[in-house]
Amino acid sequence: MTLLECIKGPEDLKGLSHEQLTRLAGEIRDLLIETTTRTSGHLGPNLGVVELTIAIHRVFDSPKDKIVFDTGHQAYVHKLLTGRVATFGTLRQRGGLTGYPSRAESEHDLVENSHASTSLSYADGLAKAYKLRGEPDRTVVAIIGDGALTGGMAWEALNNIAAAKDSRLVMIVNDNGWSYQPTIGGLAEHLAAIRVNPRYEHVLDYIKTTLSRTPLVGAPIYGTLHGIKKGIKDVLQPQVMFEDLGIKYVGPIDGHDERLVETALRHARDFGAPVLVHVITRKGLGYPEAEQNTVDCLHQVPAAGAAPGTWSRVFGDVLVAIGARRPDVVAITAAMLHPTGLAQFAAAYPDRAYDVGIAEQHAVTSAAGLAMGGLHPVVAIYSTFLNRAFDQALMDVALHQLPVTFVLDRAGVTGPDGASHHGMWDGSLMQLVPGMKVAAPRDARRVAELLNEAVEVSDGPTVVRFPKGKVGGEVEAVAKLGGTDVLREPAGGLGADVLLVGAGPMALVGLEVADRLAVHGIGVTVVDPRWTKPVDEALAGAARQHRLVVTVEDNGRAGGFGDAVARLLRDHDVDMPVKTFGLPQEFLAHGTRDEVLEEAGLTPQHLARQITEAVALRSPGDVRETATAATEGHPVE
Ligand SMILES: Cc1ncc(C[n+]2csc(CCOP(=O)(O)OP(=O)(O)O)c2C)c(N)n1
Repeated sequence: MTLLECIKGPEDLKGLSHEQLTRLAGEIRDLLIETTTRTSGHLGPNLGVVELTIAIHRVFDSPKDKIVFDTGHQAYVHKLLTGRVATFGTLRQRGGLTGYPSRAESEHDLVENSHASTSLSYADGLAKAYKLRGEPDRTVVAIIGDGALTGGMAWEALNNIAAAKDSRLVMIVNDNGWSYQPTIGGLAEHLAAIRVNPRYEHVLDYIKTTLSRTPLVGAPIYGTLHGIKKGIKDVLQPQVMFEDLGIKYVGPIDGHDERLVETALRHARDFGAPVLVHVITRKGLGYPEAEQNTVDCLHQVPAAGAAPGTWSRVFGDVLVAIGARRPDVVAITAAMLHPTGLAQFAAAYPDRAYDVGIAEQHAVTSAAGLAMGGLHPVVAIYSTFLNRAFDQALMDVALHQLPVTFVLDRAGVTGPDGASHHGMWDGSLMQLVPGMKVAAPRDARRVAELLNEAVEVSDGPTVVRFPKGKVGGEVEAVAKLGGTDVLREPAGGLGADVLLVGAGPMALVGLEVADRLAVHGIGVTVVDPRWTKPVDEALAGAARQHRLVVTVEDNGRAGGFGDAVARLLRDHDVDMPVKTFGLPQEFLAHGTRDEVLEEAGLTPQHLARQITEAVALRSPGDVRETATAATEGHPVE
């Protein structure tokens, strides 16, 4: 039995010797590598916080003390130290452990949102709540990376925390110099200056020896630390920055020296007011493939870059081509240069690509400024993170009718990252924005077509949304209906039982549905509107030639494309039943994309069955019998 297997909770850590802790750290690293290379996951970040997490759980008393991981992708070690060693092999698998903290999994887990830069705000609120409720013996601990610290929310929180003088709050900045990419921006340069400063190593040694001579009690000790810090103030700048905000600063500390981190955390804990502990770690430590990975220190396995054949890569290639023709086209990413496929564009046109850090709101309003300045910005962002910048898209871009193109990668079900990462909101949010045009390509050819059309729009914003993963085969239109592609007409031409309108790749699912229904004598016209907003008016005319309209989208059903189609028909007085298929308006658990789609009923088989039933409700005779057979357990295959 390994030492790690004996750790059932944080209390089991407290009696371990230094040698045992070193052994434990090694066992944790082995398990992280062995598991994530099999299941996928955030390997690099977790390898970097092994000693830090051990120290946190030895110093603080979770769950009485509250531990908030910013983003939460670096909480695997925390999972292992809080009773989840035996189940760790199920990481990110359907029904298994989630890739982020999960309140359903453990009383030690608190924040599971996985959108970055929120930890300090949660911590601020928690600390205020405990103060108000008269629970002064609780400490709130937030662990935030240097990447997450580039997000605006973190600074809004710091501004408030500084004023909450008697909050028992410890903020640990886990500074590894990386987010996905080396962290960029003024703050990052500030922090980087410490690492390259020739006196840095010396300072770490100095702090180490001084601290180890210091007795472990209370605020006076903090004063000693403070004195150390003051002594090096002129060389190392962050303390000046944080102290100017009114926040006590401790560091920089070598985050792989467990004893040293513990000592600093004990002082911070006992200080009784907000303290920021600056810990320097190495992302990927202990796994050469991660340490030597110059793209992102294996932030994730498998790597999140835009692999050949993926939607992201197709987009990246198309944008490079557009960039050659259109010198006014510029690109913006929020800390996701490689995963969004923008890396090629940045390599080809370095002056025209901006990585703004984890700062989606700023990215969008900065894009508005670029557009006002005469350029056409393409903001490449994961669909789920656009939520952050809704107001900026609405008021800063759309209200001004600015030509900004949003490229939303990972739109729809994403898979193993779970509820917070499914891109199932944008399709509805964007329907709300006046003047916004939304395109949903069904295949690679349509990515090129629609992105080119989008950057030609000069009087307002556009969106191009596509899912995660590999692009499927290409399907050409057999006819045109306004701007809509007709992909399949039933025998005898347009006019049949069902008009199936599939948004993006769901149009291809629609083709499979049509094949299944044809076997049972149900005629289906399958169309791809290409643009899901505004809804093509031609659909109203087409609807009149059918008995049922069906929409299918990889987005939440509420207020999505289907609802927009139903509204169009109402507005045109087309008295036609509309069935809208999409994702249930719920926080959908993790699993593979196929598993989640299956559960949501968005597979050809499920759709065919439900459509058969809907047709049967409205038809006498043969079809009704088919549907009855289907509902009685003879699925329509
Ligand atoms: C709002 C938001 N934008 C983008 C991301 C994607 N993302 C996940 S982790 C990460 C990098 C985080 O860097 P850092 O905080 O330094 O932590 P590290 O991985 O280096 O430990 C990014 C950009 C996110 N989770 N949330």
